[in-house]
Amino acid sequence: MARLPIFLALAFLVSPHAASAAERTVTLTVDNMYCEACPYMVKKAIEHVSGVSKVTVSFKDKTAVVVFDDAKAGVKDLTSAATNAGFPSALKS
Ligand SMILES: [Cu+2]
Repeated sequence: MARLPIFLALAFLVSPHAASAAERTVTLTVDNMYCEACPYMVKKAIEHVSGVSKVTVSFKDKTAVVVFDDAKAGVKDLTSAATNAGFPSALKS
């Protein structure tokens, strides 16, 4: 068990390269954003998903552009996070 922190430290050091290989950007539609504070809550909810590196929410367009590691998270994880926070979300087609 004592070796685990070392392993995690090494994994962290190499992860920027590993993550970029599987990095993916998607645009989600986000419903129920009625005021300027809502995009902030959507951003926080999606940022909590493991593997997410960047979230840009547009109040005007009702969308969230999410950059994430697709080895760690799927689109469903992103839409579920927003939906569970009260903002029904789906992959924009
Ligand atoms: Cu609001």
